[in-house]
Amino acid sequence: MLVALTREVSPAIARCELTHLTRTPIDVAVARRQHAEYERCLSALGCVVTRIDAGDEMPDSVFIEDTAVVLEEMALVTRPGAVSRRAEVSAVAEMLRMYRRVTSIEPPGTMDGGDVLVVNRRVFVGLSTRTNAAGAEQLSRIAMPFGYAVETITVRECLHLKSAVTAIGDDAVLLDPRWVDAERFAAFEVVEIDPAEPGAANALRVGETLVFPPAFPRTRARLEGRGYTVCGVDVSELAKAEGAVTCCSLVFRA
Ligand code: CIR
Repeated sequence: MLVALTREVSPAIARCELTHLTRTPIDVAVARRQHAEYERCLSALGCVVTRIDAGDEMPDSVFIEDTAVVLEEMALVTRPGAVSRRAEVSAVAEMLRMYRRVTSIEPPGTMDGGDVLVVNRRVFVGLSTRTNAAGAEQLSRIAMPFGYAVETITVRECLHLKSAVTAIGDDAVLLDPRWVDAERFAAFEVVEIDPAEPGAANALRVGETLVFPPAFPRTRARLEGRGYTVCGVDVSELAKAEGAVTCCSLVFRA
C-alpha cells in the first residue's frame, strides 16, 4: 500500500518563510483548493492520503516533505533549518511511528527533507541554507548500515536540492544544470528542464506517473517526449510560498 501523508494549509501561510521570492499575497482559500486537488490526484494514483492538522503557529505546515526522510527501513525526522519550522516535526514523527522506526536529526545538525534526494540506494544530500554538514553526516551514519550510499552536493541559487533535481524513475532524474552539477548524476538517465522554465525540476513520482505543475509546459513536453506519464496539478498559490509538488507530501510504501 502506498501512503501519502499531507498537512493542512495553515491559516497563517502568509507568514511563511521566503528566501528567493518577494512576498506577494497568498489566498488561503485558493491554496486550500489547490492542495485538495493535489490530494485527489495522489488518491487517484493509488495513495491512501492522510492529512495532518496544523495551526496558525506553523505557517509552512503544508510543506510536510521538509520534516522527514522516509526510507524503506526507517524514518528520520529532521531538524528544519528555519527555526520557525521546528514545531512542525512532532506531529509528523508521531504519525510516522505507525509505519516505521523513527530517529531524529540532533543539534547541531539541521536538515530539510527537500534537500534529500533518494534514487535507488543512492542518497544525495544538498548542502543549502537549511541543511548543514552535521545533518548530512547524521543521515549518512543512519542510512549507510542499510546499504545506502550517502553523498553531499552543493546547491546554488535555489532553496533545496529538490528544487534543482528530482527522481523520475529508478535510474532517472529531472534536473536544472544551472542549480546543480549535472555531472554528479552521470550514472542516471538525465532529462534537463527547458531553460525558459526555472523551477521545473521538481516533479513528484508516484508509481509510474509524475505529478507536475502546468506552469512548465515545455518541460512537460520534454518528459512526455521521453515516454513519461505526467499528471498536471496546479500548485501556483503554494508556489508563492516557495512550495512545489514534492514538498506537499511524504509518499512511501507501508
Ligand atoms: C520554506 O521556505 O521553508 C517554505 N516557505 C517552502 C518550503 C518548500 N519545501 C520544499 O520545497 N521542500
